[in-house]
Amino acid sequence: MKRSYSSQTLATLALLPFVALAGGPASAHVTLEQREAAPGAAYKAVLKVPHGCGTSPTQAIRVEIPEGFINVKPMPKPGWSLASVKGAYATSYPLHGRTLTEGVKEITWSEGNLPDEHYDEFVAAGFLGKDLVGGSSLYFKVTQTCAEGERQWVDVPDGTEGQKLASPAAVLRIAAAGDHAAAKDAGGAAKSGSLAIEGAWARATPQGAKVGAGYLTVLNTGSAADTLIGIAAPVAGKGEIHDMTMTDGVMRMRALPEGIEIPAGGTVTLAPGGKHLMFMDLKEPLVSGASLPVTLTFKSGASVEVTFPIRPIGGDKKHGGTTKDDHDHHHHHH
Ligand SMILES: [Cu+2]
Repeated sequence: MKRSYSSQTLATLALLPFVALAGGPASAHVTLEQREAAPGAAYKAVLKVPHGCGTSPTQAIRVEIPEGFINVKPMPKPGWSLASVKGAYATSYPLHGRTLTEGVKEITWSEGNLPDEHYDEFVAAGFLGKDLVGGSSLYFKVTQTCAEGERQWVDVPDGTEGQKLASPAAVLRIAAAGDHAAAKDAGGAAKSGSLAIEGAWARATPQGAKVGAGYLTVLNTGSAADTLIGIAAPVAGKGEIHDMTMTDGVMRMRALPEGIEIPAGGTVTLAPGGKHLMFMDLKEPLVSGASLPVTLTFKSGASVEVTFPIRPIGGDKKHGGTTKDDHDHHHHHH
């Protein structure tokens, strides 16, 4: 039924273009009540619908569930029909001892009537994937269908600075895991030329540990590939770039002496269970809540200073992680 408005909508827009444009003040978009949440956290998406299409009452709200918002259950609304579409996720997500590979991808509340002068909320509850990168965003694209006309809240920023979006999708910012405050300061992100670092963090180490691990996402907005070849931190005697591989059923880590290539226009994420930075010969433990200055060097000659917030040992376990990530760094193969 959601498509049945389309032809009528087109006709309406042709005759009354101002209906689509006169959407009230520019700030009165469809937005999320809670605009920041941590990876692995339970999240209740409350979509706030402040007005109709122009003055026309809202009769249906359809939302596309972004990748990374998992195990989603829509909340029924009295007076509205509820339908959801399930589909495969782009990747699999561990959650409470299960592995989720599919779930709700789209929700439509329809056959309702929300006059322009009234306000309402549409709710879906779920979880955020534990590997979502701090500082990244999830976009909830919303189509608002009215008795006359339709509004599509689907615009997503393309990275241009100072960009103004006419009909922005509702946005959820991903905080650094387990640490709301850390997500709000500049820690964990840096820029140099066409290279940008996001979501950098290091795991706290137990007393006496000689090695620690760090994770981050590198974005290369340039037109040439570059390679992360070195890391250095004052607290570590040396730094290496590592990968995890499965050999004979055992997870092992190995050094990547060639470094990690960041393709032109590409993004590479180092995360628990995969590629990571290794801080070796630690002179002192990495303490949760402190921060770790790190220098990243690239083949192009670029060097980027990044401050890594230090998160608790097993800090993502409460978000459904496994202990595997932790013992990576207690069994060191060199
Ligand atoms: Cu390692």
